[in-house]
Amino acid sequence: MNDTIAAIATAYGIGSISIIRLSGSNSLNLAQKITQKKELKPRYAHLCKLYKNNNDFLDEALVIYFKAPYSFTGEDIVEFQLHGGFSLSEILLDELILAGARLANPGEFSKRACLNGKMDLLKALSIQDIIMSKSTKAANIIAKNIKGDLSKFLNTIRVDLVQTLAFVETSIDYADDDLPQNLLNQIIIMCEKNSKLLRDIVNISLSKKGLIEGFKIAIIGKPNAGKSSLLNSLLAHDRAIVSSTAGTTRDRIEENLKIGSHLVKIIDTAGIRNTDDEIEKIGVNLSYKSIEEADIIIVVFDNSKEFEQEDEHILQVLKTFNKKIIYILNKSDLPAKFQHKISNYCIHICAQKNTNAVKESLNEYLNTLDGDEMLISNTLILNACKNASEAILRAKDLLQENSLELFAFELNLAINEIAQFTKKFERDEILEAMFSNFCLGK
Ligand SMILES: Nc1nc2c(ncn2[C@@H]2O[C@H](COP(=O)(O)OP(=O)(O)OP(=O)(O)O)[C@@H](O)[C@H]2O)c(=O)[nH]1
Ligand SMILES: [Mg+2]
Repeated sequence: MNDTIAAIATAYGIGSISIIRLSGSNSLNLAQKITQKKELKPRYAHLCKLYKNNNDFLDEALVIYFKAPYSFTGEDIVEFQLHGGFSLSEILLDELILAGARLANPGEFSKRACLNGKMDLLKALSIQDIIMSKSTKAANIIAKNIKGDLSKFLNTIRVDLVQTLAFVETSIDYADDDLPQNLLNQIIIMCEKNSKLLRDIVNISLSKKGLIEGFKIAIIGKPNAGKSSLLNSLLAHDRAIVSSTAGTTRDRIEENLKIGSHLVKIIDTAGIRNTDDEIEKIGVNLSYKSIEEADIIIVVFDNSKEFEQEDEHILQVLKTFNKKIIYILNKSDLPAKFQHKISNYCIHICAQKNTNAVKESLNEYLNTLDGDEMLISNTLILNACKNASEAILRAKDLLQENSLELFAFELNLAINEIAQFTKKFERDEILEAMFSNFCLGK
């Protein structure tokens, strides 16, 4: 029997109500004690007075009892909807703990829901992700996973793999000859199709992970090009120090910025150059790291100066990354000396006056990344799909070499990777598939 856990379910802060949840076999008992009511009818909103253990009145609240197994966790749950604010919910939580409940660990309600078969791990992780999502777009995408789209997608692949495994294992156990060529071809096609489906969803999810986590945009360039001026203009306030001294920005400066419907993180960096200054060196290394981490790079050049070695170096560094780059020629209010063609499309700005063109270009690009397709937001699920895709490909190669046992081993690996987030993979399932599909032992 599980002990009874309690937690504040709503965010800490000022609000009209806050919700406290109890889950476990002692929930009803504790709720009856706190409400001093003999009976709480399941699934009814009871307007109750709440009392402390010393009988002092605490608050008036809506109390709802969900009788097991018809609750989020599958256990008895009681929800208290009391008045909001910083203090009341803390007091009620203390009273519940004093009466015998235990403070829940992070995620413990969802864990119990999974263990009691109320939802699969995939849904539990998606719920966690939707709570953490930083934009409406992200929330819309993850909502589909909660609805079950991702579960359906993975289950379809799982069925294919289990049936193929059953078939091959039957052949290993019962057939004297090699697999007939036409069946071999069918299995190879199945492997290629499912491996590709998994690989594609991993790649697209990685390329669009900024939609879920918020895109990172790094402003890069040589010292004095006007990077901090551009940051300040985009943010519409003076966040970074701007000065005519090259090497002013040492640390990287991160700020949130709304571009259209996207909440992005914009990062101003130290100007990239060779330097003997120890602190500046650390800053320059951080700039390289920012390039690595960012989804989009804004590279700023100084239009009032000739193209020089430092600019060339930055272009070479950027070439080693496969990232979206927005090229900026700043200080276009000054006489132009920069004669080098750095890209087919370059935005000319005066960072001190108007940087709308940069915002528009970012917005245009970010909008191309929008879409309604299914994405995987969780790293654990992404890794499992990647591993499964690779195992299926290895299995296919082994099948072509006629190594049926090793093929079965790799396919088992793939199924187990997927099964972590769907239904548990049991040996019985293979037997079921063997007998239902291949009519053995007639
Ligand atoms: N005329 C003109 N001056 C600019 C423009 N943008 C920036 N500046 C000036 O250029 C100098 C350097 O600007 P910053 O924004 O500090 O340059 P930075 O790239 O951040 O420099 P570091 O932090 O040293 O790498 C300052 O004196 C700015 O006022 C511009 O569009 N036109
Ligand atoms: Mg700067």
